[in-house]
Amino acid sequence: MKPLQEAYQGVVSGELPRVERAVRAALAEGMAARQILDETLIPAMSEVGRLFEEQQYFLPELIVAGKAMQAGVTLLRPELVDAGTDAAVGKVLLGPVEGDLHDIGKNLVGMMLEGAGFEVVDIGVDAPVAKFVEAAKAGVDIVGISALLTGTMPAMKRVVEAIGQAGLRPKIKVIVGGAPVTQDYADAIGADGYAPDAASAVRLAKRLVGAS
Ligand code: B1M
Repeated sequence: MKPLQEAYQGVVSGELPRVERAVRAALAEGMAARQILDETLIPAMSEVGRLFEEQQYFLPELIVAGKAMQAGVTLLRPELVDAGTDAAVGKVLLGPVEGDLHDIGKNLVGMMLEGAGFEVVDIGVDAPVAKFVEAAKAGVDIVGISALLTGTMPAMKRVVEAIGQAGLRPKIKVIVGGAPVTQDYADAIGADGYAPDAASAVRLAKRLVGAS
């Protein structure tokens, strides 16, 4: 099997060492990190989600697939964050909202932002509203909030409101993303922008800090 197929199968079957081997082999063959990500790891994760939805997979499969995917992404990190610039374009605070443990997409957004020259402050997963506000007060240009569960999306609104109540807006911009989030939802909660994927998040962040 070719490295990309191996990596795909490795994520779908939750085989972390297989994913690492395949990603290393793909990089050694000169494949770009973005290609490995976009053509293999992300589609593999979508397949895992589909299998979970169809109840062919359960939580244990989701956990091992997530770990295998994260291991692959970690190997791609050096290429994704290779900004090639010293001065930060801006500072972005990133975190999934309270109740949400999904961090693979947030990590990818963070890596791509770093790759575009942003400084990224990562506040981990399951971040309470107050943690966003405190971290934002320390001085950032953008607060990036992610949610992967429809049930955690309302917490995004609470973060947007709390940042406003703390007097940090409009100076600090708020962007939102994550699989169930839409532009309409972003507009409804008063966010400054929405991005459907990591590359769009970088374009949006650059536009908001006036760097594009
Ligand atoms: Co969970 N999970 N999960 N899960 N999981 C989903 C999200 C789900 C859609 C699966 C399904 O049913 N098909 C479903 C949610 C249903 C819903 O609410 N509508 C679900 C569920 C139900 C659950 C649990 C409730 C399961 C349970 O316990 N019974 C549980 C909840 C835990 C919690 O958070 N409290 C749970 C747990 C988990 C694991 C921990 C096991 C694991 C996460 C591991 C980890 O992240 N470290 C996991 C996984 C892996 C998934 C799926 C399969 C994959 C998510 C992923 O990593 N995708 C997911 C199914 C799916 O998404 N198809 C699913 C790859 C990643 C690159 O994409 O995160 O969308 P994504 O990020 C993209 C964009 O969305 C965007 O850019 C990224 C890169 O392109 N983006 C942003 C993301 N954040 C952004 C922020 C931005 C801008 C863009 O600006 C700030």
